[in-house]
Amino acid sequence: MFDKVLVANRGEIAVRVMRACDDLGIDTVAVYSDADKHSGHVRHADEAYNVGPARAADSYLDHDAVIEAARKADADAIHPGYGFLAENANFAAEVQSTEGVTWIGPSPESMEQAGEKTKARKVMQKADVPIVPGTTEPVEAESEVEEFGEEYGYPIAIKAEGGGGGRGMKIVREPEEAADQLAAAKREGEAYFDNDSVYLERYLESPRHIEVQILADEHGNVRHLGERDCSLQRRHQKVIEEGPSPALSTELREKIGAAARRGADEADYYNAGTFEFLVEEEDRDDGELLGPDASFYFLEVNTRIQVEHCVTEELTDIDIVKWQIRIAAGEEIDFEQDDVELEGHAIEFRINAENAADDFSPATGGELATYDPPGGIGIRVDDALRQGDDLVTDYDSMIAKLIVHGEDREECFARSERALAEYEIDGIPTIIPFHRLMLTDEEFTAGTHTTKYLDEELDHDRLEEAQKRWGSESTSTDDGEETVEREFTVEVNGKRFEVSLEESAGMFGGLGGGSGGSGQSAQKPSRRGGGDSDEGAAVSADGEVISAEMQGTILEVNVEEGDTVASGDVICVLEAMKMENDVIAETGGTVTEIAVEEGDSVDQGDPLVVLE
Ligand code: MV4
Repeated sequence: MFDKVLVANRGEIAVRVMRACDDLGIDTVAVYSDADKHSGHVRHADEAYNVGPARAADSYLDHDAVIEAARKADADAIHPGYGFLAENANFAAEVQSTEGVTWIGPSPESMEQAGEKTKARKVMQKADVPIVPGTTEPVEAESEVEEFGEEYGYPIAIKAEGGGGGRGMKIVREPEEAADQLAAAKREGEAYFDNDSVYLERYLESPRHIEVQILADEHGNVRHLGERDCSLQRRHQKVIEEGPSPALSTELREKIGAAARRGADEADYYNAGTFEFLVEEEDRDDGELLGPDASFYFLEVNTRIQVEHCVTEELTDIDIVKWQIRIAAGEEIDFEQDDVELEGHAIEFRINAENAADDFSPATGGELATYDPPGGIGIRVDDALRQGDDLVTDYDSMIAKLIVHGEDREECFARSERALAEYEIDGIPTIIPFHRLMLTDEEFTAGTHTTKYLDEELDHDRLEEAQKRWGSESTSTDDGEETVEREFTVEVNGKRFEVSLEESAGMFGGLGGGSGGSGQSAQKPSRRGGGDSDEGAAVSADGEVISAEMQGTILEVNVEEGDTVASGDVICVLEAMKMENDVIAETGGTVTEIAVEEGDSVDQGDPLVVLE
């Protein structure tokens, strides 16, 4: 077994991995950027090394800096967590070729194969795992798309060979769209993945997203640990995951699990991994489940530990991260498939520092004035923050995960309501009000929601109501005046009452300025270019505005005012969700305004550049 493991990550997942190391008697090494000098993962580790500036590309993504830290610390293995370098096959190979350092993860070859979608599809086909009807070779010509449409019908998905996780997919609804969408998919593939190769699949309109957790060792043992249902997503970002899926019959569950096992076996896959599937919904009666004849299709393999692995850990009582480490150390899995039993029901709520009522805009700063997580039977909280910490906004907005376990879905949901009500966070907005809303939502509680539900069906007004009812943050009233809710405790005839008072700007000498109270610090996330904000450049409305697809940091601006750009040109580079993303021009034009510069933080929707 290893003596010392370096964890090449931050936040809750870094702490999660270190806890597995602690349990195995392994010393832990943290790496951190300048933005994370006081962060929880650094506190947790036995020793820690600064690997560079806040910008992820200069620190957490710097291969040499991370490997150098491992050498200095004399660590004998590196665990990458999720995101950052976790799915970078080159980095895995560099670690493997570093004398005395082991990569805790699948082989670099497996990682590369999983990244090439047509290759992965061929392997699955060989293992008799159903794939979405489509091609296993790249397509070049528009006529191939039309022929495919004639044979299988519309809509068709054109997907980038290097794609995944919501990027590089275009939908063709009729033959007339084939040429444009093919060109668009190729452009995106080239821009995002340096690979303009694309392939075709029949597009499923409203599938469920089911993923199977796999553990496999280097001795040929492959086990599946059941599935998670991740159908509740917002713009390809999961927000709530649960297991077992409320939609699958036992027979279908076993079929999908067995398919994932065959796939892992065929690919000679080892360590932890997730096999993603799309499952076609059917018209179902109340309480009816998808039977063994329901259609399910392999989508892709994730070659890392995932955010939502905790759901499976609660259901199976198997410590997946500990097994990742044991497998990397050459150990053999010591349980059989039949030993894996799913106990009860588990659900995970991502606690993101975002305001759901304001299009899930991420907090732009703040201090955790109160941080008091729930406890008691069935509750697990994975986090890294503590009360008094400043929020670090340089990376993603997830600050914690609440995982709830119960005997069945009903008990699990009742405990979830209780735990979310207990969770006290003041000083930053979180999506706890959104989660509480979901627990009262008929579609979600019935388990009939698909991947389309949040983006296309949920009524926005309900998000605002939830935020008003359960949010502890300041909110804008209709007339634009800001109010803050403050709670006071009073005793009347010996009986205790909690009184909440709404304070509006101007009362008691202004917002957040009052004394006493519960120490809430009020603040409204300010957004750039929002008109009422005095920071950020104002952008005129005419012309084509290219805006940020997600919150992040501008790494490069590649154009100047007056430049002529062609469609497909890279305008700037945005670091977001731990990845560098090229922002490309959809159409050609002349650059008339540039609203950002290198190093700027931007929110989703902020204007970047205007073309005319
Ligand atoms: C699909 C699909 C429907 N049909 N492929 C989105 C992420 C990318 N990795 C694959 N995705 C999808 N592929 C076919 N042939 C629908 C999606 C999809 C989706 C998949 C999983 C979870 C959430 C999703 C949300 C929208 C679309």
